[in-house]
Amino acid sequence: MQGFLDVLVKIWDFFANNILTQPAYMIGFIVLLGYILERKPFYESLAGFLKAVIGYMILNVGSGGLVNSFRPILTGLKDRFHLTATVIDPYFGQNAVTAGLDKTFGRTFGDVMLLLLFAFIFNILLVRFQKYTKLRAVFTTGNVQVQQAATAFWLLLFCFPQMGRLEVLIVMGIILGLYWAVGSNMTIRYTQDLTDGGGFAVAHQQVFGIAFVSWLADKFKAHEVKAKKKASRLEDIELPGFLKIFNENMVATGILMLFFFGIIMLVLGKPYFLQVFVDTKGASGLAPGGSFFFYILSTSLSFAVYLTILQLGVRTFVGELTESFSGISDRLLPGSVPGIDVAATFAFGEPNAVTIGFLFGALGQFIAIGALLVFHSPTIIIAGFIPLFFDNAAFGVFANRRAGAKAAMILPFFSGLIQVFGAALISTWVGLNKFGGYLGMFDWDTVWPFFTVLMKYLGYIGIVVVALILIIIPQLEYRHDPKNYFLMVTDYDQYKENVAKAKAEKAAKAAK
Ligand code: ASC
Repeated sequence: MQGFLDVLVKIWDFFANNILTQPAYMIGFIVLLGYILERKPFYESLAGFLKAVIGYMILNVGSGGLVNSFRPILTGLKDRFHLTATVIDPYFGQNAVTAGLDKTFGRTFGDVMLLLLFAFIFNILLVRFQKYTKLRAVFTTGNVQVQQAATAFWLLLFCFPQMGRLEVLIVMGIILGLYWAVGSNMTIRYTQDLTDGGGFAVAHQQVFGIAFVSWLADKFKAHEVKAKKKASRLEDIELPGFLKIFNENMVATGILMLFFFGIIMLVLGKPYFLQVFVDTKGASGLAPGGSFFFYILSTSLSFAVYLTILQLGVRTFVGELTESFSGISDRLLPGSVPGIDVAATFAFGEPNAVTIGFLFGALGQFIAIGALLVFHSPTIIIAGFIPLFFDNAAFGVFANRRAGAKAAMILPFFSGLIQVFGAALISTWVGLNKFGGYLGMFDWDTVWPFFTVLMKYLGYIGIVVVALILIIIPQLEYRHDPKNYFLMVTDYDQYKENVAKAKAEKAAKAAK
């Protein structure tokens, strides 16, 4: 018996480490399975698998390159000014949980992986029973699921330190599984709009954020229309004279990042980067005798390079995923879409919206951090690159698509403020600030703190309230438009036609 269990544990470890938490293979196997279910010849299925894995690996080169190049520059501010600060970054957040779990609650990280499995299975079941649940999306982004499972585990223990091992897994398995299913489900309409029926949802750390920003952007647009103002999208703005060069995305990104990171790097100073070179044994930083100016230039321009790579990766795997997923949605999970990394949305819509969203988010975050310093907040936040970029760039893209350039500036700006204040409050309250990091992505600065308040103050009733809130959301979404709700994933063209017709009818009515 013991031997059998050991084998099971080994299989689970292998699956968890190599597939479940590695979206490249997760997506690859989804594509493979989809094609096999579609009865494609095996060699075509294999080709699809390879293209999906390679595409995702290209995306990882882009997003990893961005994170590895620009994270140290932002966290450098902490070392340079000797601040004791909490970095908002998913990996710092995960490390903080790992470091503190044993000391604070006497638990180990191994349970976090089990929690991930429970929640993932629950997500699939929720979609399988969509007749009742109205849920349509499966969350597949394993790398962020680990971070979320870790933080969720901490938040639950903070509310219920005495809760037994199995109870924690069951309660959080349900809540987290619901969050994944409900959150990514909420992004479907907006993502289908953005990608013109790309057939996927967002499964990341700002899914409530995307729905909220898109909803606000629609209000913003309606307001502009009423005031007879024209809400231009970034791509429609004709810049005069020399500013025309900003219409070219790589040039715009290059110039803006040179300006943005150039200033920060000058503040950090040349000696700092020489020291980084020594500390990292030459892996990064400025080599002795190198030119600081060209170092700044290359670093800043590499932003545009990695962004371009990232978009290429997305284009490589998204087509395969869309095509193969019909095998899964025909046979295993009817009416469903895969939820994937938010970076996938950066290859759609206007590329400059990515840069604009990022920069206005940064403006918001820096102002908020300034406020924390001025008001002697007990927790000082250091802007992490991942929340700064992946949240706010996505908000920029969605806001620009729905309501134009102004919304793509204003909404990420407010997101930046909220990220810092939200993270400062929650990380101080639950004690993660003491371990140097907090997950810090938009939903974890807003929705999850709210859930935590409910559970901390209402106790077990709070758990029920949180679950009910999550259960009700898709029901409301469904009621809003029952005719089109499933159609938008099963037959996008028909859905588009219906929407256009409804719009025309409304306009005709208004004209009368
Ligand atoms: C995250 C996280 C990453 C990035 C990546 C973006 O939240 O942990 O590694 O965003 O998923 O592509």
